[in-house]
Amino acid sequence: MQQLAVSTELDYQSETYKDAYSRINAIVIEGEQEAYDNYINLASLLPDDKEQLTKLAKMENRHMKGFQACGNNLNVTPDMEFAKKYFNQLHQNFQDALAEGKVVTCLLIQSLIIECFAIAAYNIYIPVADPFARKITEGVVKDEYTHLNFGEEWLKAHFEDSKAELQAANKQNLPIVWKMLNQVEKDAQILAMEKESLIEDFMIAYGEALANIGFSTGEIMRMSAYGLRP
Ligand code: Y39
Ligand code: FE
Ligand code: FE
Ligand code: FE
Repeated sequence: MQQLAVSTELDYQSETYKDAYSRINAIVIEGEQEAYDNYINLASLLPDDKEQLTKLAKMENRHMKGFQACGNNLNVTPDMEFAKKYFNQLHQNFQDALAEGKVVTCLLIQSLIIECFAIAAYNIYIPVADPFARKITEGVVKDEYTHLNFGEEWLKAHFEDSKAELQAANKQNLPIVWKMLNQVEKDAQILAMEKESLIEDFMIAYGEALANIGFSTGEIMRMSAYGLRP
């Protein structure tokens, strides 16, 4: 709608577009790299699911290569230093949880929060992407639903034992996503991705995931209230 109208005016070769793309593209490449590492690490915590988690990790590696190609295609050099800093807090929280063997927290960070962030970002990007990147992103976003589904199924099967840890991990990590969104608001806008749409899509995907896992509507509302507000 609004987004499609804007996309017809986008100049993918303008310096303004390419400058914003150097950061957003880097975030996505770094995110995919970290997602690969996270699923490999999760496989060490969940030996029974090792085969599937290794498959998910390999998908993330393919995604990274796809998005590197998108940057190349526009002659953009991704600002990887910026992107590494961008993920620092979530990265550290995942590493801390991993060191303590807190598989529920690791799953919440990667398979719920980061996957929902990816799903929102990619769905909002597709209608305004250049034709090359659009094709790549359409393939990628399908995989991200598979990753989200892995987390949902595991947490649903262990719901009663996981509930308290999920609520604590949500409280710790959801506000970080809000900060991350605010940090890229201007760059996203230049790519014709509206922050309001990103938040809306994130909250829908995240709320649905929490419902599928077993949380009540009231619990979901309380959990969602952490962070994703100005
Ligand atoms: O599971 C995954 O593949 C996730 C790593 C990818 C996260 C991508 C994060 C995208 C944020 C982009 C922000 C654009 C406004
Ligand atoms: Fe991915
Ligand atoms: Fe993923
Ligand atoms: Fe706006």
